[in-house]
Amino acid sequence: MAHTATEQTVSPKQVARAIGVSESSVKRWCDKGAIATVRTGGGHRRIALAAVLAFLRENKHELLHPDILGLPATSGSIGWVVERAKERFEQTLLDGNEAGCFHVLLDQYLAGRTVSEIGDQIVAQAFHSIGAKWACGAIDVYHERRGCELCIGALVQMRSLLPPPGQNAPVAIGATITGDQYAIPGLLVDLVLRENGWQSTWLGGNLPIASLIEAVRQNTPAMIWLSLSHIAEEEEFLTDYRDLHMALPKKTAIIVGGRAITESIRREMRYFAHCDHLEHLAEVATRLRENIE
Ligand code: B12
Repeated sequence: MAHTATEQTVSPKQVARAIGVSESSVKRWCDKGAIATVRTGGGHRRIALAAVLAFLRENKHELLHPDILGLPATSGSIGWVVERAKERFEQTLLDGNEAGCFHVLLDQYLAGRTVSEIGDQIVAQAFHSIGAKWACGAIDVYHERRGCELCIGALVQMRSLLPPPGQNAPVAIGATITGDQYAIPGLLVDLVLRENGWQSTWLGGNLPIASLIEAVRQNTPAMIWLSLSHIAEEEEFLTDYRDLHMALPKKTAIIVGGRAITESIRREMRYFAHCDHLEHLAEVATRLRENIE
């Protein structure tokens, strides 16, 4: 299945100016392999934006002029503890501050936090808090809806900044099922799998299980995953789920998660792994990939 990350590239000169070092230093890092580099037909070095970010995260280089790389100015939140970043993220969502919410995610990523940490500790926590505020009438419905849209946009932007998977990376496909309108957990799972070396594709929300079975048939993934935030009809879901499980090739592992999986539903399901949160998923996905490769 095609990987959707856009592979924007920049020159060593741009990188040098963005982080405040000489161009020759950047070229040296490229030639030593510290920054993944491609050569143009004319022999010039080009660097994928994702490779620049990976280098900055590993080497703790400060991004002084993000605009030179086409990135937004940082929000100054790189050094923030998680709790403060979560509060800021929540505030940007409630204020309808589109650029601000992406800044917080980008800064936390540049500070070296993994996508699973950002998802569990910042995004999910901000939405739990927004849900509680909505429940007690402290915010309006539109604050929540607009916040969801902004978050979805920011996560899609984050996706384009992750390094593309290796050519032999195992394939994972996932979905949320009919009647489930939640997008944020599905997008996050997709990002976490990509970050941990999978060629993951989220097929989207509200997908009939019969169609997921067809996608498995056509793509023979090593993993399929389901993010279950809302199960409308328990019995119907379990019947469909059994069909899915039976249709899977022996080598396809199924991973499930999401707030709708109650203890009683879980007892009726068979799966390779059930994860409560994304950091757990990151660990399971890495071990599974290592066993396959
Ligand atoms: C945003 C939101 C919506 C939006 C979603 C918009 C969108 N485009 O995504 C909309 C408006 C659609 C919505 C609708 C409803 N909602 Co709502 N919603 C929320 C809210 C505020 C945030 C949900 C969210 O995205 N959280 C962020 C994610 C990342 O966090 P998470 O779900 O906890 O996921 C974590 C784990 O579960 C895990 N995980 C999740 N999936 C997976 C998958 C895998 C494979 C793995 C490994 C891990 C994993 O990792 C995540 C990160 O840690 C919550 C409040 C809350 N407390 O969460 C209410 C909430 C979930 N909603 C609720 C309700 C009742 C509803 C409705 C039934 C309301 C109604 N009467 O219509 C509908 C049902 C919609 C449907 N049919 O799907 C209740 C659920 C109560 C309950 N006990 O079940 C909540 C808790 C609000 C409340 N306090 O009452 N909702």
